[in-house]
Amino acid sequence: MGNSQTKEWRSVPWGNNEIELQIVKKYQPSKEDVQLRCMVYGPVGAGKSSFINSVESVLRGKITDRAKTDSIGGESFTKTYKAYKIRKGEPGTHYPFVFNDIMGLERDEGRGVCVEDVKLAMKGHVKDGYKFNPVSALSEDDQHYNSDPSLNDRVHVLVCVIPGNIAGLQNDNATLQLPTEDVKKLREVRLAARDMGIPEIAILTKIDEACPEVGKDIRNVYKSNYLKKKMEEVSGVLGVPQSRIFPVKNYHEELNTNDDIDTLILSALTQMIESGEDFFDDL
Ligand SMILES: Nc1nc2c(ncn2[C@@H]2O[C@H](COP(=O)(O)OP(=O)(O)OP(=O)(O)O)[C@@H](O)[C@H]2O)c(=O)[nH]1
Ligand SMILES: [Mg+2]
Repeated sequence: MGNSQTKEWRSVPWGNNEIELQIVKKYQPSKEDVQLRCMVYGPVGAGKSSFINSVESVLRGKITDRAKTDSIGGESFTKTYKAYKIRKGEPGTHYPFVFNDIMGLERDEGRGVCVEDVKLAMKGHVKDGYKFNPVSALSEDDQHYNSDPSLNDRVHVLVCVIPGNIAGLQNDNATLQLPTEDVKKLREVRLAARDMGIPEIAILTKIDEACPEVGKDIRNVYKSNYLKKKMEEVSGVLGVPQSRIFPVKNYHEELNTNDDIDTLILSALTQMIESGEDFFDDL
């Protein structure tokens, strides 16, 4: 599983995060009065909430866990739509980007978030605090329905979170004719995002569990043949180009942040900022 080669297939500035941190710290959205809104989506338990916490941990330099996570699994732990801002320096000051956390997708009908609600959220129709109902989508007469969303309410970057430690994105025979229900729902969201012009990146989480050598040393990530194959698989099945797929280890048990773990999270974050700006340019 963890067979590795010696050469890295993608190079990153391990532990040397100053340039990326400066990009993030200096970032100002080019649209006035608009915060860059990134929304996570993906299968239940993939690490969506953990990823939001991990970004906050990197930027605050200490482990935070505001977006509640769960290790039991089974059904989605996140039930409501919530936007997370990250404090920048003084209390009351924030980075000009927001992360929206949602309920996970589940393969069975009537469980997990409705794909329709994910689409409504992308368009800015879902107000903060909405409790997702797995059996019916948000209706226009609901108090949490925003009938007139501004550019700021809309989602500008979609972040697809896929657990790197599960097999089964593909069929057993490794062809792509019959995607699983999970893949169908993920793709449906992607296609809707494409139609709205929303850029997308994918995060491959739990790489420490997926590959023992990465568990031992995170710097082995771009040497792992297993992860390379996994990324090709995600790209092939979902259609996200490999250059937009970022393997990440979330902070989930650490007591302190670590420069190498930060490096991977910052690669993803700087790409989100760049993709978000592309979206604003194209408006
Ligand atoms: N080893 C490891 N565990 C992780 C990683 N990311 C998340 N986890 C664990 O996976 C479990 C689920 O993580 P969550 O962040 O709650 O997942 P979620 O996608 O928000 O799940 P729902 O809200 O239930 O849809 C938690 O126990 C996390 O600690 C990772 O990169 N590595
Ligand atoms: Mg969650």
